Amino acid sequence: MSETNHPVHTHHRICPLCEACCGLEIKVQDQKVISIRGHEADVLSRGYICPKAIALKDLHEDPDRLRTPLIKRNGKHEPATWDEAFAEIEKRLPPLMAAHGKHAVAMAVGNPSAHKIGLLTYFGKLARAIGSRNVFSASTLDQMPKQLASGLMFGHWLSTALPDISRTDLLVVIGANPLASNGSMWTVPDFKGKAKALQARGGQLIVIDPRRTETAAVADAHHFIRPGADVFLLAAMVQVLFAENLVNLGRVAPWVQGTEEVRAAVAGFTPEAAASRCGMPADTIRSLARQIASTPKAAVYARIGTCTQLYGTLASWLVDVLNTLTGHLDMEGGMLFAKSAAFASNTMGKPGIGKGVSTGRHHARVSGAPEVYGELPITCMAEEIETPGEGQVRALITVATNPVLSSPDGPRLAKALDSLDFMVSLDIYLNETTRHADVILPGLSPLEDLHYDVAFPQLSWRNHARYSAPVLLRPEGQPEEWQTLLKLTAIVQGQGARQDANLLDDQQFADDANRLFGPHAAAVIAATGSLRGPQRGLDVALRSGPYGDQFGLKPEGLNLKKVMAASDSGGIDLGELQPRIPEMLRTPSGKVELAPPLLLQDLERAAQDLRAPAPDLVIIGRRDVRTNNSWMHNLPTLTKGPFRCTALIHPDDAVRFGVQDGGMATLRNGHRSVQAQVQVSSDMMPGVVSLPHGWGHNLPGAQLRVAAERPGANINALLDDQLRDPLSGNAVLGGVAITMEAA
Ligand SMILES: Nc1nc2c(c(=O)[nH]1)N[C@H]1C(S)=C(S)[C@@H](COP(=O)(O)OP(=O)(O)OC[C@H]3O[C@@H](n4cnc5c(=O)[nH]c(N)nc54)[C@H](O)[C@@H]3O)O[C@H]1N2
Ligand SMILES: Nc1nc2c(c(=O)[nH]1)N[C@H]1C(S)=C(S)[C@@H](COP(=O)(O)OP(=O)(O)OC[C@H]3O[C@@H](n4cnc5c(=O)[nH]c(N)nc54)[C@H](O)[C@@H]3O)O[C@H]1N2
Ligand code: SF4
Ligand SMILES: [Mo]
Repeated sequence: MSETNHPVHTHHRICPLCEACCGLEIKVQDQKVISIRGHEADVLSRGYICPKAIALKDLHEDPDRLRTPLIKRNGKHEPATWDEAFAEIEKRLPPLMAAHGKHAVAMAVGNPSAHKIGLLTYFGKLARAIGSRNVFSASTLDQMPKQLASGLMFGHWLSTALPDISRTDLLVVIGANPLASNGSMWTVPDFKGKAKALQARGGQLIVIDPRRTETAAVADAHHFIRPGADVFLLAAMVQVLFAENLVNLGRVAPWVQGTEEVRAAVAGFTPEAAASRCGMPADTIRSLARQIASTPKAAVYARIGTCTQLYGTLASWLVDVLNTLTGHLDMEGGMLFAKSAAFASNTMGKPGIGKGVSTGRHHARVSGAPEVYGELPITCMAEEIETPGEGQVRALITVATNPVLSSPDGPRLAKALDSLDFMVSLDIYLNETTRHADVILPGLSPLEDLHYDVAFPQLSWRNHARYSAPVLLRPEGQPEEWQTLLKLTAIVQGQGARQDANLLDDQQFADDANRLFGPHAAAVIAATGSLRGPQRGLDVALRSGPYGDQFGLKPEGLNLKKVMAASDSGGIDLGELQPRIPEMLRTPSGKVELAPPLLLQDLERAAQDLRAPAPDLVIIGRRDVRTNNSWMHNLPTLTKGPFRCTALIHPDDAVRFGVQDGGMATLRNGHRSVQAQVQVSSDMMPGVVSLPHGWGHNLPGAQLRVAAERPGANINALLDDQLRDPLSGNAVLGGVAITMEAA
């Protein structure tokens, strides 16, 4: 393996690429990665990895990955020093804010920031300093419906009920394909192994999906459903529970309110009424409801397929209504809530009660869409840039996001970005989005960065605390990403680009400590010693968290030092999930809100749509284990093998539309069209075509040489940015009617 006799160092590192958060063992010699494998001792993932982990080496070594800032001059991106890049931003951004106000600056943040503590905990500081209402993120292309539904029911945006997979006897998976995605809003490495164990103990896995997916292939049963119809299926199942007297709240009964309101609201959604809308026989709907109700340990889990549709929030809500009414909420073998060691709002403040969540504290200027969790829908971004008037967006800061490929109507957005007065991107590539930026500030390679997951332990199948130190040295002079974000914060606050990031951090930390700890602030500051940046925030979060040492009051408790020391032995295991109701609730009533008025009202909209006929052909998305949204198509290890950006279509539909396996087809949605390679497959539901997202790497000005060789088609060039779930603002990415013909 090693070519020299220089020492080989072994590092343990959490994979930052997807929500499974697997523990890796990485061997390094002379600052070069020589092997990556699963860390057998990891308390969460026990050695499991997928092929993407290996690509961390490719990512680190990718010659296209940016290592120096770029400034655009005369339409060309030229290398610049960090000082020059910050000076350019200081020259252009503050005057623009002074002339046009804070709302003229928009911010957009993407998926990788959820996997980097520096980005996640410092982006908010920059956003607060700017104070613009125009904050957008990939959350409104993804899970916002689930967050809103969970927030309304349980009181906080990240209080998501999770299947207790190691003890359940029936797992129903709706609109998720964890065999490809490795799980989402549910950190569950080696889903397949856990599903097999479930089956081995006599349990069942059932999948509901318009495609017979990789997950469906290992399931005991699979049912096709018409895209976008989950709300009807779920409402009908809930109706069956009431009609057949199957409602049994179990141990959470004293803390649930709204059962009778739900009964009334779903009364019209009989299985017979829902059947054709769902493309499922009424008998199937009825027997699914009975099976869930009659299995003592059962769990229903739904993900992105049920979120990225017109009724995303309703569908997400009804999943947990179903879990609650069948007595599976907060039960061993049913749905449980994680108890995270740090950062979880449902472990802070007074147990059992809280402020709950609300939406609409402000609205988008053009569409009027309500704010949700501090954000506006990312599909409003193009029109906010294009539409003149008071508050028009004139500058944009992007952080780890590629909306030109990942958001509906990418071509419209690309055009809008060109009309901005100024754009800055914190990113690791010159890609389809950052090519529009005036200044690009490179982020670190994950292997150069420390790691602690802020969000995913709140969503994990097992409680734990794991930390990773940087594996490789950071290039001389390159700031960490939190430092870059603080520099930008200083610039917009008028403190200038020359401000020292560490000093700024000290000031901000002192402010935060005073706010959070009042009279104890000085002691907290002293206790964190010489720690800086995200490490300091993490130490405070761990020590004040539910397992923490409370700054010495509980000496056996956790702190950063202990979690760091456990890295090589696989992290600290905090045990299986346990029932947490009522302590974890943060609703104003102190109850599980089964019937939030906002949702009951929206159910009327679904009722109006119950009898809509099926369009001839609708499009949905797809994930492949060797891709990751839009940004890993430049890595040779992952791009090997068959071309993955194909339009999957049922053989009968191929005949109907005159397209052939391997041939090219034109897909149209009104004036929008793309061409894609056809792949005929009886795994598709008739009337549904599936095309993955994140492709279309043939746009001029990007520097992704490997990806450009097989660019693929951009499904988001076909989708309409005006289609949203009105409650959450989430984009509709599936179930959209299109036409298809041979190209
Ligand atoms: N049609 C359709 N569209 C979809 C989806 C779908 O299912 N169908 N899925 C949606 C979902 S779930 C999501 S989450 C979004 C994702 O949407 P985005 O978050 O906008 O897109 P990504 O493709 O994840 O792009 C990540 C960006 O971050 C950069 N990056 C990667 N690593 C780092 C890093 O360490 N530091 C910094 N600073 N930058 C980094 C990459 O170069 C890239 O520009 O896409 C959505 N779009
Ligand atoms: N390999 C890989 N892993 C990833 C990603 C990736 O790009 N590649 N992306 C990551 C991200 S950002 C996320 S958010 C997660 C998402 O993780 P998952 O939610 O598991 O996402 P998908 O694999 O797209 O599975 C969604 C399923 O929903 C189905 N579906 C589509 N429309 C409907 C519908 O209307 N109703 C129902 N019932 N089903 C429908 C699709 O056919 C698909 O099988 O994956 C993450 N993991
Ligand atoms: S499943 Fe793969 S990409 Fe996801 S965390 Fe594990 S190794 Fe990384
Ligand atoms: Mo996502």
